[in-house]
Amino acid sequence: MKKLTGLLAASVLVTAGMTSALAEKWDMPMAYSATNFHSATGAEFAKCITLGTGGEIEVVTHPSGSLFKGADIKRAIQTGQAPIGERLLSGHQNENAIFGVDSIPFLATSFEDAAKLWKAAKPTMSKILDKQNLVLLYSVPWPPQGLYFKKEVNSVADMKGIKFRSYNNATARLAELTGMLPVTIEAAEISQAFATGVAESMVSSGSTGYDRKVWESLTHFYEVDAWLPRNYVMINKKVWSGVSDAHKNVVKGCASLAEYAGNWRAVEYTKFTLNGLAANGMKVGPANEKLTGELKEIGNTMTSEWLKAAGADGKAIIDAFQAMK
Ligand code: PCA
Repeated sequence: MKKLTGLLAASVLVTAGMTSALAEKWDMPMAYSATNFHSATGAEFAKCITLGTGGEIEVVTHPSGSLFKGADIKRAIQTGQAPIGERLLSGHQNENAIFGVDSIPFLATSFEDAAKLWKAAKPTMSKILDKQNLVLLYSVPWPPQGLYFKKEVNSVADMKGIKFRSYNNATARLAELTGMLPVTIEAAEISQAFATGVAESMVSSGSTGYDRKVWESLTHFYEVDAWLPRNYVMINKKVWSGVSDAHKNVVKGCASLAEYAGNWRAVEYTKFTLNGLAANGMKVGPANEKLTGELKEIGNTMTSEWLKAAGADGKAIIDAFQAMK
């Protein structure tokens, strides 16, 4: 009996030893604050994988750009410095115009249309990412984008000369076309940028304004619903090919759950955060007719610029999207 117990204990030890020898840790850099719904979704995705693989893959999220700054996350994963991570898709528009399909002003302005546009774009996007040594795991939209200012704005003329915080090529272009002065700043750093006057306005969601407490510096949010940009989670292709089929299934399952939960949160968070901005003293409401009309004109210009830059692949995505409407 004693011998048997001893044997059992030894085999448990061996098994435990084997498990820890096999266990992998995946650091997962993310660009946005831990309180943001994308980061909350990512944290649950990470837990889901750790749980589903019985601890053999432990995923640890690093929000707020704490491991890699937002702009460096994709490169870090491509080169294997980090195995997995999350980034704003349109942040790569300077590499390939296709990445900016979700930031074309007034093309897809609701959650429903953003989902259709994503469906139309996803196969091309996955292919581009694959060529860049990346596997697309899931993607979640931000709420509709509106304009933040520290004064009332009734027309494009009112925007002239304002220092504008941009987060991708499209937002910088929008600034140029409205006579504003673009300065690129990561979401994690905007509170400070607004407090010090480096920037005085931006286009973003109610969600980011709320997370970053922009009412401390800004006064107006115009619900322009210009577009809904997306975040996506990617994994290094080599890391992915080293994952067993069983664990791949766990990761894919967790990714579908995360995509579903993230979408749901994005919708819920929209109203909650707009109410939050108002409750903290900001004026929240639609832009007037004049401003809306002028912005739509700029949207037309940006749409033709994008189509030109994105070529046949870009046109095919837009055609597929229009066919779903
Ligand atoms: N928040 C992110 C991207 C879009 C959004 O709503 C940001 O402002 O950086």
